[in-house]
Amino acid sequence: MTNATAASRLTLSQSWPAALEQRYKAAGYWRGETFPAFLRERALCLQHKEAVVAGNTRLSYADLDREASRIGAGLLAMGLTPGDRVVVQFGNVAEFIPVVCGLFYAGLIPVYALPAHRIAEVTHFARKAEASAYIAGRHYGGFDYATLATELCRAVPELQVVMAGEDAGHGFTSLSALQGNPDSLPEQFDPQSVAFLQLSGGSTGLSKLIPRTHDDYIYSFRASNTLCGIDEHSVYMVALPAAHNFPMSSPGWLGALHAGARVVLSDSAEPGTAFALIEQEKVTCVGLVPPLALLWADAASHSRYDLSSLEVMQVGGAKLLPEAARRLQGALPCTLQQVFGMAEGLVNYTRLDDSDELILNTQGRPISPDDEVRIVDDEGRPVADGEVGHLQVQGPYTIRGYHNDEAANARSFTEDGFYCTGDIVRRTPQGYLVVQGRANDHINRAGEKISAEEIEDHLLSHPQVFDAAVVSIPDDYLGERSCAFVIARGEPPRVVALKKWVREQGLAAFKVPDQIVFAEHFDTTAVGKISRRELRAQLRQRYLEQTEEQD
Ligand code: OOB
Repeated sequence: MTNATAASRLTLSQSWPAALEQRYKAAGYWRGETFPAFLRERALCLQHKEAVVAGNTRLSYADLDREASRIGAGLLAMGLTPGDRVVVQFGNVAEFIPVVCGLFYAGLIPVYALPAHRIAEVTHFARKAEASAYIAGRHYGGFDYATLATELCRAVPELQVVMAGEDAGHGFTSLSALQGNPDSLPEQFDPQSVAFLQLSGGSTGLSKLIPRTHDDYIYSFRASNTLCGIDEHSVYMVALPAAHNFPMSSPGWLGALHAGARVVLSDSAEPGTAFALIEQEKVTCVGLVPPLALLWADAASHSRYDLSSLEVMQVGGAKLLPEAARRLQGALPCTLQQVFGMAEGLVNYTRLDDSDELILNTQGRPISPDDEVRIVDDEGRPVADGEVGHLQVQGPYTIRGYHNDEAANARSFTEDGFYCTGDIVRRTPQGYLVVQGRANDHINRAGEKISAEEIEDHLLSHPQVFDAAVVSIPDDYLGERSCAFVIARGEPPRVVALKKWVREQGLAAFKVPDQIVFAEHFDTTAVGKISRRELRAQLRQRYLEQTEEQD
């Protein structure tokens, strides 16, 4: 019998204090359940019930269990050992869920890259996680991940590569060829060990890695199931990227599998594709970001598809304005649920039976009675109830520290272990949160988070760029778009050339600035040396004033 725990324990600084651990266990949040245990148990009880539908593939709970065992054992046979980190990068395709479950079965730790990530980001994840392997689907969204894998192996030579899809080639192992002895799979898992590493939105520089344990994560989606009405009759559709925390666990496809429900993966969130699937599979619940939800609402009014199975439409990832929420309610025949969450933990929901007043105007309240929410001023002092301030939180599914990143931990956690979310919120008398904005400089582009600093760094590496500042600009469709103010060194480069430069740094396309504005100089002289944050705020303000004057 092997044991998968030792290599994936949280470090002391990342684990919950003993008193909290006891409290969370006593309250029944942490039940000692693990991913392999619950998945195997569902397979045993539900057998031939459909678990996952993607394209032409339909996997029952028993199929999923069999595939996960084959993949997990195959990976161990390749020489990986429990506790090793494995970067996975898939679109919403049939292989994704069996691969992730296979990693769980083998005690290997998935690191979830999004399909949009490119070489610079994936290299960073592999290095930061000290990963041993990279598993991806060969083609998705017109991109060839085998080319990315080849480059990745040059940067991180110790990586082994497993490729799904026709003909792995390049000396990579093919996912379909993986074989191993199922008896080699570990039988015991520590419920408080790290189950996977999720990515942070990356508000300062590159994404950080977020260690989530079996106990904490399973609690978050088990409790979400109750709040989102998910049970064994539900059909949950994944329209956003399946590796993102929202469609994974709020309640997401993991919540759906835990409930014994059916998961439908849609490889496009575009209404034409998604509506056809809703009708065909009788989807009951879906999670969307605000711009997509509004697109769906418009399309629904003249759609020939039957959407009447839809019971709950969740909207989150970025702020849903009250007026937009009202439009959604009018257009779709289902309950609207606002979701305000973060990969680091805390998730807030409006409740399905809440009044319209709350559903339209707030981002919900925390999942757990033991989510301790604190709203503080710039000096860290609690603000009066109803006042706006910085949101800090600790609780049974909020991390205590990032993976392997002491500098970020010093910045993002208080001395008493609360996570500083970077969100500016106010709390209503009923305990609901209303998001007012962000304290730090990131752009929330339709739910995709972009760090101003990361993009400025890439712009500065261009030989014709002297200085650059990236800011968010309100956008009717995306919520926010990115605008880069650039001071050229000599002759300014062409806007298209500069955008191409950023793309060629190997970054996700959503990080390429939507707009580039050249400036003669940044007005820093009047105030002396000013911080980049002040500079960004000043540039943004001036830009908004100028565009207002023109309107
Ligand atoms: C979700 O997770 P992340 O990690 O991509 O981003 C978290 C950040 C939050 O700190 C907040 O700034 C923003 O995204 N956010 C919202 C929001 N939901 C997330 N801002 C305003 N209104 C909302 N409803 O985005 C995420 C994770 C789990 C569930 C849902 C979203």
